[in-house]
Formats: sequence, structure tokens, C-alpha cells
Amino acid sequence: RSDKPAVLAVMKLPPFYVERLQRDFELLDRLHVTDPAAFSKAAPRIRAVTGGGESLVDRELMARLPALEMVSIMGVGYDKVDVAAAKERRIPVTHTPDVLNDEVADLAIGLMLSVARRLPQADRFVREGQWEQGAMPLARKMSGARLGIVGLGRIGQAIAKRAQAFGMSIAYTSRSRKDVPHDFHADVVSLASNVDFLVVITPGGAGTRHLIDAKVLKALGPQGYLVNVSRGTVVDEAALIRALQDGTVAGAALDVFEDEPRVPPALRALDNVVLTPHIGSGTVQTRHAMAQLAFDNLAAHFAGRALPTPVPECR
Ligand code: 8YV
Repeated sequence: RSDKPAVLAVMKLPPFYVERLQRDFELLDRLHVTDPAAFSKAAPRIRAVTGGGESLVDRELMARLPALEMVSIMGVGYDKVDVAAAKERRIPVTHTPDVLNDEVADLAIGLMLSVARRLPQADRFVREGQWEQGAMPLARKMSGARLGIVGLGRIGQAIAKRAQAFGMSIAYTSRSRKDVPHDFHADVVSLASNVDFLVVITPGGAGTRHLIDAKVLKALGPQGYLVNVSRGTVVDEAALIRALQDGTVAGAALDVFEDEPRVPPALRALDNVVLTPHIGSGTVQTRHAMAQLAFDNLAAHFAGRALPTPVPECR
């Protein structure tokens, strides 16, 4: 047993984050699920928890950690962290905003191009020798099309900046109007009615659950594309599958799903979708930057310094 502060990892962390943590902390790697007996023994001395953007850190887990002082999330989303429960015990929660803005925005643009120009299908078309039977059917243009962004936060604004370079018109809906040169829509149905691409980049959680539902998809229409790089919970997945099957919308590109890593077979069977496994921030450079920032938050707390990036509710 070391005299370093004990930190519980609640998800499988990347090796470079594990290595950095182990220099300064006693890292207990998912002990709460791998070894309940050892976890019960160690729980009274666990002083911090760290995990990813989809990690569950609920009231029940926190109640088992009487010495818990802080939660450091390696991700910008923290919708499965019970921040209210943490605040009741004056336990700060930190996350890793900004370092991944460009990465997620790049993927959103890549997904828009992929679903409109059918890039995965084109790749398969060549690989499967279908080209020998004739040309691929025509796709749809992205440059100059109308983009609607649901959630114009830091990542949403990075997406808008990229889309402007593609000559796209930009409209958005957000909790509040922003000081930006883009058309604001008070609700998502109004936005969906007036765009060709609807890109979802809101936070997850109860407040946005099924924000994109059958009504929104109908408004988006048979030449519209849905792109989701936020959280799977923001989209009513069953309604989306029906809309894709019956042509209510032209297609969808999804990086997040309601029950990751399980993706409904009906969705995986569709030809008018592009599916990626929650890789929004998934590059070496960006995940290293996220790990460094998650570590810096832990180090700051235990050194008694101001936290670099507390979540908005803990500022
Ligand atoms: C995950 C994400 O955090 O940043 C987020 O909110 O969704 C991802 O970047 C990723 O699994 C790294 O933990």
C-alpha cells in the first residue's frame, strides 16, 4: 500500500494516462467491478475518481467513497456524472473541454461528406468489383448546402467555421442566442425545416434526451441528413431507424448510439447510413491532450491549486 493518494479509474484508461497517473497516484483500475472485496477494503481511502466522457459516476458509487475529494473526467461530456450529488459534498467535477474541439468538428465534417457523397459505400463498390458492372449512382452535393447546428457551443462553432469554408449557409438552435452571424431558430423543428444537414452537438443527459424525435426528422425531410456527434441519447434511435427505412430522411451519419457499444442490427443493415464507433476525439494527439488535462486537474487539486477546467456547474 503506497502513501500516494488513491485514485479509482471507472473506465479502461489509455496506457499513456495510466502511466502518468501511476507516477503520482495509487491507481485502482476499475476495482469496483473487478474485485468487489478489494474495493470494499480500499473504498475508505479512495480520494479521487477518474474516467471518460461516458463513465457512470453516480450517487451510489460516491456514497461508497467517504474520502472522495474530486472527480476528473477525461472527456468534454460528463452526462453520467451525478454533479448534484458531488456538489452536495463539495466534491468538484472537472472535464476536458477545448482540447478536442477541432477533432470532433473535423469528424462532423467528415461524416457530412461521407453520408452525402456515400464514401464508405463507394469504397465497398470498388472493393467488391461492382464498378465493372457500371458507374455508382449519383450522390448529393454538400458544398453550398444549408447546415443546421443543434447546440452552438465551442465544438458547434468549430463546425460552423469549417462549414463556412465549404460555402454552406449556417443556422442553429441553442439554449440561448449567440453573438454570431448565423440564423438563430428558437426550436429544433424550425431549424430542421430549413436545412439540408442537421448536425447534433449538444450535451447529453436528461435535458436533451430524444431532442431529435420523429417530428424533427419529418421536418428535416426526404433530402435531409442527420449527423450526430454528441450523445446517443439525444436522438430517438428507434424513430430514426424508421425514418431511414421509409425515406422520411435521406440518410444519417452517427458516431454515438443509445446503447454503446451495441448498435441495433436494423441500423447496421441500412445502406443510407455511415456508422463510426464514438471516435469523435479519437486521435493520438487529442486523447493525449485530454489525458494531460485530466491529469492536470487531479494534480492541481492535490497541490491545493485552482482547478484548470471544472465543469460549469462547479465554477
Ligand atoms: C470520450 C467523449 O470522453 O469527450 C467526450 O465527451 O465523448 C469522448 O471524447 C472518450 O471516450 C474519451 O474518454
